[in-house]
Amino acid sequence: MLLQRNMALCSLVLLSVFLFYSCFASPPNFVLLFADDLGFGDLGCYGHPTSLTPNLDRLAAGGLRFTDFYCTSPVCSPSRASLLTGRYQTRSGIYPGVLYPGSIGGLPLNETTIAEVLKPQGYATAAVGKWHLGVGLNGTFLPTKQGFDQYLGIPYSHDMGPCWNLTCFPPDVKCFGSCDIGAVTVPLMHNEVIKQQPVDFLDLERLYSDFATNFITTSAKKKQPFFLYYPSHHTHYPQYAGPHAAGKSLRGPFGDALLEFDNTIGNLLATLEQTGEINNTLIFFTADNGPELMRMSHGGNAGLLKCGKGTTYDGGMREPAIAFWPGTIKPGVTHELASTLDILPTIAKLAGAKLPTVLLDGVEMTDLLINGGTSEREAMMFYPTDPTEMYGLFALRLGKYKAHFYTRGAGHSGTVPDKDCQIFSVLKAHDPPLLFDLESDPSEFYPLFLFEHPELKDVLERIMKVKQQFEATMVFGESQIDKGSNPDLEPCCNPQCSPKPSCCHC
Ligand code: CSN
Ligand code: MG
Repeated sequence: MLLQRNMALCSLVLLSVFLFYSCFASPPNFVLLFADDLGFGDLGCYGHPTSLTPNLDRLAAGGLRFTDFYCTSPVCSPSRASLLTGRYQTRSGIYPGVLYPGSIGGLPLNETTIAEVLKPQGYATAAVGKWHLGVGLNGTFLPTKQGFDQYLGIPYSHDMGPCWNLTCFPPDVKCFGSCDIGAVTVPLMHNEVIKQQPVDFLDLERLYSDFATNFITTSAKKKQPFFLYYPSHHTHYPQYAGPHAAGKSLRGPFGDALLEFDNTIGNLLATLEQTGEINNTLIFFTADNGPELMRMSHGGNAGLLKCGKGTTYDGGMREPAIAFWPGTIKPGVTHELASTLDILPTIAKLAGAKLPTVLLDGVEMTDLLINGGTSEREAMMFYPTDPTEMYGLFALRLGKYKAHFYTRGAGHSGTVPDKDCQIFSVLKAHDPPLLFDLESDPSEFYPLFLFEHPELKDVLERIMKVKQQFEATMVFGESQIDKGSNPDLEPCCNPQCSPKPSCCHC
């Protein structure tokens, strides 16, 4: 009798603890770290022998490391559009190529970003780093117009301006990379205001780290759940690092740039620990596109994957990815297929937020993250840097198979020995498609032919069916990049000055 009463009491207590946590536990925070032009082989935890990435390695050791994670474009702006909207860039119109300082267009305001998904749930939102989804007239497309409460950063790539104030270490080492000398110097923006022009690149990482750690501390104090989006300008060219990382890696300016980013990740982790938020925060790390391979040893490295930036081979679009959430995500490695497209639906699910009422290309992956389950993603679509409705997909991955309908080299992958990657490898159509088994041949070296593998007939048929079904749902949005650019739209701290661009200096 007593025992029964005790048991009943005990269940009641357990039930109330459960109810307390399910009703009152604060929703998780999200920290989304996004590297630039980083290859599959660039991190210590992905096998690079001389990269120094102790904090990313720590995330990998204590989190879930992906082997088959894809972005949606081998260049920057389209890839970011997909990350923030959960939709292929063709829908939002972020093609062909990338946005420039004077671009008229940007990510359309009617697209819903992760920040906009989280705002109704009471999240504090901040973006720090390289935006590259448009500036536009009077800052129409800046992060503060896309759901972010706060922004500190450079609005596009740091080669999109005369980067004369960039120095490399040691001082007699030339900074590898060229810059657009005809544009305004790269500005540092705070929300919609230019804070510095030119930005002091050597001090930039310190500003980013302080801004991001303050944001975490302030949100934690207010007990407000937060979303921090940190798209770094590292490891885009030209490679350099400020005083804390310059010359500290074994890998030259690229390694130093990567180490500088990794240092900031260390600061973020320390702040999450100090504020007690570490166990209530999902940290997700990945990158926007494959490595730039046009300056020989001075760019990134795709590891055993073929080619890099600008191409639809795996080197252009398969990226390192790590999900870290102590106590919730079990450490390990997953071979499940996943994508930047899946981050928005995953975050929405974890925050209990509503999904945008548009066609999403992402699928939520909480079962994969939290329960070691499988991903619902069956296929990944590969669009070139300049997608058109006439050509459609350049490649499609279904399960372990990848079919290429078109292949082409790219200037951004121009200095690797593999000729297929070089710009001289002009567009080539493949009918039947070039087929690879990425599990046994991740380097896309050995195409499989039907006459040798008759069993692949079914696979090809399924691939063609998935392609056709997908393309039937694809409505290309109006190209934002074909709207062109206007030098008057380049951000200038002294808008009425002349002669431009040199007078935009404050
Ligand atoms: S990207 O790099 O912005 O990271 O994709 O800085 O494709 O012509 C790409 N491009 C400048 C760039 C130009 C970039 C291009
Ligand atoms: Mg990039």
